[in-house]
Amino acid sequence: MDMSAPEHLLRQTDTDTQETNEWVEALTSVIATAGPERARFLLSQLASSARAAGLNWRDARITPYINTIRPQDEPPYPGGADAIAIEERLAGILRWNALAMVVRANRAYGELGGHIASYASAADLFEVGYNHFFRARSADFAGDLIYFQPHSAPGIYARAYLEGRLDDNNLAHYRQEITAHAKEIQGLSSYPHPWLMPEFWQFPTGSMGIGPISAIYQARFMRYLEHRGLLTTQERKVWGVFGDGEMDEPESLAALSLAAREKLDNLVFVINCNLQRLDGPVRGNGHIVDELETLFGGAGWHVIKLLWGSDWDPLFARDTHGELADALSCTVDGQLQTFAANDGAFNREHFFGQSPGLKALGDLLTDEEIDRLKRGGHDLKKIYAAYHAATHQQGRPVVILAQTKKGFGMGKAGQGRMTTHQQKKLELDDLIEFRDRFQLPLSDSQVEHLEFYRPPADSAEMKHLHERRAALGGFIPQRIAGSTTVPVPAMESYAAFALDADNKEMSSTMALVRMMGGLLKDAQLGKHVVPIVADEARTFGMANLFRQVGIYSAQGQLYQPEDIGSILYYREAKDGQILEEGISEAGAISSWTAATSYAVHGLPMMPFYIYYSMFGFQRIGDLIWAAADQRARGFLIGATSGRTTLGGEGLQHQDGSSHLIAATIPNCVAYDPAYAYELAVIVDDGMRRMLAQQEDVFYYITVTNENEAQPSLPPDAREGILRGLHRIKQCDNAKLRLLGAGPLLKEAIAASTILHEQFGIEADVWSVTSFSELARDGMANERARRLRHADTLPWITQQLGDTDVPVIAVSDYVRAVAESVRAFVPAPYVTLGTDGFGRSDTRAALRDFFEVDARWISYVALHELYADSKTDAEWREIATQLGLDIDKAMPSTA
Ligand SMILES: Cc1ncc(C[n+]2csc(CCOP(=O)(O)OP(=O)(O)O)c2C)c(N)n1
Repeated sequence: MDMSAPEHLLRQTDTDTQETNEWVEALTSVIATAGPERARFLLSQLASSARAAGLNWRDARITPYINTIRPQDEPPYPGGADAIAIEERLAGILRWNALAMVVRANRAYGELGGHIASYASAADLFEVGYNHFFRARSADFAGDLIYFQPHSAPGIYARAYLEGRLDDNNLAHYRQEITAHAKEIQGLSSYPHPWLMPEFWQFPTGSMGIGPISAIYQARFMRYLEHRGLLTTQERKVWGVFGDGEMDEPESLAALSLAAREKLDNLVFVINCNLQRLDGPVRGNGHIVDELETLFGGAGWHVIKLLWGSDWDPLFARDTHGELADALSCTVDGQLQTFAANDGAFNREHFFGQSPGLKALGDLLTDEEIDRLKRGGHDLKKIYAAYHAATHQQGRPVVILAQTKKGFGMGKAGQGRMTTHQQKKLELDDLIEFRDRFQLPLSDSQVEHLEFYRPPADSAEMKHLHERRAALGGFIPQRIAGSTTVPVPAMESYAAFALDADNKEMSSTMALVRMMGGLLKDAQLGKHVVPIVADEARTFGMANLFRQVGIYSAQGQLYQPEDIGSILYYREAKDGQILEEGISEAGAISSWTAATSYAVHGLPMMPFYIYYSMFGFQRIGDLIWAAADQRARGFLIGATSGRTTLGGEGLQHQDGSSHLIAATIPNCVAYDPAYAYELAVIVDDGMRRMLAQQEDVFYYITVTNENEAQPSLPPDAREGILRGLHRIKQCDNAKLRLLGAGPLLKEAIAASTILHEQFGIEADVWSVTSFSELARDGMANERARRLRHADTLPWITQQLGDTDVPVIAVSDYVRAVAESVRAFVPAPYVTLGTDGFGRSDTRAALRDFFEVDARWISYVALHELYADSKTDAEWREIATQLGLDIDKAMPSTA
């Protein structure tokens, strides 16, 4: 369907009105006499007859550009007109304080940004939620979860100010967190950031698209916890308030069908359709509301259009021929924006002036009244009706498409203006106009000085605000981390096979899956473990878990699986433990994040999301960043990792960079272990830090599918493994130190043998389990020394000791990973890595290609020792002896 053309909105020409009327009357009479059920049945019958007759007819998924809920179906507003009047005044005050916060910050420091127009348009949508629907966490109710539109944050702070949770100082330090901290004040972060405001924000939504997908998977995870008997969700709701422009992000729409398939009636999206995004209209030449109606409706959501305020109702009532509804359907969004930006006289001329019928409707109103005609998202009564219907909807998620005006109330300075998104300076006249528009009790001088306003404690507004929040259980947003712990089992109970491996062959992936199998059986921790995959469980040898713990499915298993006879059959169950997300890494990581939200449900869980490492940080890095901001705790397992270790797969699968990106996330603890025993020590440490000590860190561990002989855990190795470096081979009189990471440790060991056997040179070998942990420790020690806080040495410096024996480091990642510790290596240092495009071949061919196998390591090591003391011819001889082609092209350019 061509959504950009308005023609689809036009009604088809009626060639026989009398016949049409007869049909319509017949239907109306059925509804009146036999009821809506019967009417629906008849319509379905007509549709099947039409299909049988080959009419190829289907209902257009777009309803007219009017409200879904009819005025006569609206429930009474709690507290009636008085409550509406008070809440409107509150919304005005909140808009003012939000505006003042942004303009003040910008006046003080021109470089500080902020947004006024978005909250100005969303304020009423939020207020109805705050006053009537959003339930806080209280003693006997765990609370609704709200995903706030990020750049509406000033309004959320403004409300916390009225509630007495923030004071003038906080508001005066919006976007000045560092300055505030120095004065021992809590500054206010630009967007919702649980990392920066851990007692306030629950979910980071600042990157568009992350809020919507996270909200869906959060609602789904609540069902998972409920079905597994871990949590009573008590009809808690997940609300998401998002922008219409934000819906263009692929993540925003990616999980709509999942939400409908899983019948998530605990989920309500409110899309603030102010028809504008940052640069201009969202769909200037069409209707974003209609487009979203088809997308959400098509996916199976219940759609509520909330387009026009109550003052339009009398106009629609008189519009017996549907002329007004048709005119609105045919007015594209760009034009609706222009109407929003202009006054009553303009609207009279250009909208109502379109036809005599419309003009007659317009004539019923003064210019002032036309100017004040509300869009649905600014009418509390209409919003209440929509939310009420949404919270009573059963069996389906609900989306409310609420039409608003961007910059509502900002007058000529901003309402509906193309540039309004970034408006953060307002002239005095505009501020005065704003005050008058919302009838704020502020003097000209208070307006000029942008004073924050909080009504007196005994005012009707404040009493109402507090009464309503008390009735809804307290304040939101609020993040409560809690302190519930789960006992962590001794690693011997689930990883004895790895600690005492005695050179048995296995891959680290196999070891990890076996450990998980053991953890899942643990009497206390077991049920808290959440294995997550994105259609790769078989790739990672996890099929045995299908039978052991089952795959979660809200419907259980409605079919007999083809492999029912096998002991590893594909078992779906309502209380299944594995989250099998299908081919959606974005979905799987959103599930992982939901499963790390101990602060949301007061229930610690321990998710393991296992995926192709290439499709992690690179593909869904921003979702991981958001999880980090949300103080996620859990394991990310980058499987089939390493540029040369995943033989045969080629360049889009072979990961040589994930550790580089992982190192940039401050609370991500990343490891690239070589041995199963290293893996066991790391998993044990991770669980202790995250579950027992409740540290806000998460672990990224790469595992590989290459089988290797697995040694047993040497005594005293634990500290080195966790700090990133431990020695596994020590020689007398070593002339070289070889550092190998992950799968390439064995190449370093083999190089030490070549050097010894062919060249009579001894080399110590070290296993690097984490370059990023070594680098962090290095930077911390370096700084502490420089600032005279301490004079300790980094772990890597201590371990490599006071000698200038050259160090050669190799990893299956780009060289920058090993380079990250250069400053802390107290001797000549050479790095090898896998820079360049991957390609498909055997591991041996790949390691030769990237010049990281034992022979290349040997050559580089020798060169480090004897660079100048041998001739070109002698180096060629050595290369030949090692079987190397030193004239080959550089791998990164090949
Ligand atoms: C991933 C991402 N891209 C871009 C931005 C910058 N950005 C912030 S708000 C915004 C426009 C939002 O428009 P809309 O969703 O319609 O919300 P409105 O402000 O109009 O209510 C943009 C582009 C962002 N925050 N995240």
